[in-house]
Amino acid sequence: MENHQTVAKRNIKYTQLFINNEFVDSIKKRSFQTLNPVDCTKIADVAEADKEDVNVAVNAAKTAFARGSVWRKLDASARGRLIYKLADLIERDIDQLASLETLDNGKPYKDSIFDIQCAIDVFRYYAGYCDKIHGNTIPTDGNYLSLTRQEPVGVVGQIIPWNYPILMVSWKWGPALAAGCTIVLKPAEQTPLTALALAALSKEAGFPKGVINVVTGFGDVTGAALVEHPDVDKIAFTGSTEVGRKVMQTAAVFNMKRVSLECGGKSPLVVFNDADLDEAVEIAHNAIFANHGQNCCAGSRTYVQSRIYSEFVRRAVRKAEEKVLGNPFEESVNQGPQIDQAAVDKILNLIHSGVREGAKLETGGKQFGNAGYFVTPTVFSEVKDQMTIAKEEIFGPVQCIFKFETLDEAIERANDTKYGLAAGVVTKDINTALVFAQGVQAGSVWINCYDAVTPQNPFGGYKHSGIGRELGEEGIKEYLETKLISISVPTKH
Ligand code: TXE
Repeated sequence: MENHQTVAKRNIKYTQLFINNEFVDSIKKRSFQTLNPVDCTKIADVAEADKEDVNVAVNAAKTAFARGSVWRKLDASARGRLIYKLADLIERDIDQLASLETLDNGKPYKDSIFDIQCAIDVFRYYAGYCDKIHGNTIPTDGNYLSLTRQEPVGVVGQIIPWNYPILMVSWKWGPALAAGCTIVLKPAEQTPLTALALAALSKEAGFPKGVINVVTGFGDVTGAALVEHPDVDKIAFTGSTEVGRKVMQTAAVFNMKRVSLECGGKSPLVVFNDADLDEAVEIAHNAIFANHGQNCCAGSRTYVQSRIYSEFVRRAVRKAEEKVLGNPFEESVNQGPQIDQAAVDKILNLIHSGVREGAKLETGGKQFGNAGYFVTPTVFSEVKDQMTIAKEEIFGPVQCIFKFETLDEAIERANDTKYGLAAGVVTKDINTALVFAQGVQAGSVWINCYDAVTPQNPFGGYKHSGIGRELGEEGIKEYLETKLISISVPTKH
């Protein structure tokens, strides 16, 4: 597996801004470092875009979207073929891309491969959608024939986080391209490399210049410039609830951008007495520890019914202690580093608050190793709803296990959060599962499974977890405007 790491380092070809199908330096020739989270060493210097660079990129996207442009005149089916081609190229380069993803993000190499396969699926789903975006004919009062067209929103700014760098690109580009929009994407400053590699592939696939642009840089400069830009018609954002709120406010000030937001979560997973215990422990373990807990829909509140509580905790701890931490390029490793020191500090502070506030630290709770951003897999039992670890998104490998008695109580407590991204329930009783599924306030509810995220299904949040949906048919609607055309007719038959 070491050689994947070598491959990754050799494959850092793209570190500049991608505008109009060319890689260019930032106007002020500024750059920033992207670090390897395994040992905090520099991987590369990457161009840092400021307001002027964002202007150039938005202009490129605006020109590509102009009436009569190559992109606007392309048949919808041809748009689909370009997206299929991009998916094929990603598949061709999957090993290199996975190496780069693991190097920049720190997730195990096999997880990078899995993410990229999911990204390919998303692109193919939306490729097939391009020529199936229909309007309606409407039975209208009066002597009119009325029809609707579904038109692309225009220039979209897309801001993504670092936890699933390639997958997030596919969630953003897939529906936007299928709808016929043009794009300026800003990847997270911690993980800029794979978005740039995908940009190079988009050129090779044959997308006309200006359709896809990538600006790398920091949130408060590059990201903010995109949100403020009057020629950006829509912002699609994935990240923290705090920044999501800011994006929404700003979008209203400079024009009236459409906004879709996918923000934080504190998702409950509820395990009933009748569950198969090993299966439930496994589902709950993966729900929180996948991607080192850096998952917006992580099952970060595990509610377990009282009769099986002690045994569940015992097995959950054993499972957490089986995790192998280390270099994510090594095959045996299934937990790499967190993304950066700020993330580690946030996680450790929350763990300390858990201990202070009386939760029982069953295992973990420490930084791991002498270098890099590792946190030991942590399990808390006896967690109470009012504790900080029960309220705040930890975004790390920390399982919090609560005890409950009844179904009604489980629903009440599951909903006692400002978030509403996802929820899970494990039981053999279909009625219990369905009553829970109907009562819980969450955008996705998973019964006897967790993280069942696929290209066909809508994904998004209630409450402070966001606005709008990604993936599936609903995902594409976020990139469309409805235009009504009414035609006067002499009479109706
Ligand atoms: O997120 P930010 P951070 C949560 C999670 C995590 C916390 C902080 O709890 O611990 O957020 O992570 C860009 N205008 N999630 O600091 O800052 C930024 O450059 C425009 C949940 O990494 O929200 C990056 O590209 N853009 C989440 C993106 O927003 C701005 C995934 C996300 O960064 C900006 C990540 C601004 N003013 C974190 N400020 C999920 N839903 O999966 C920042 N950005």
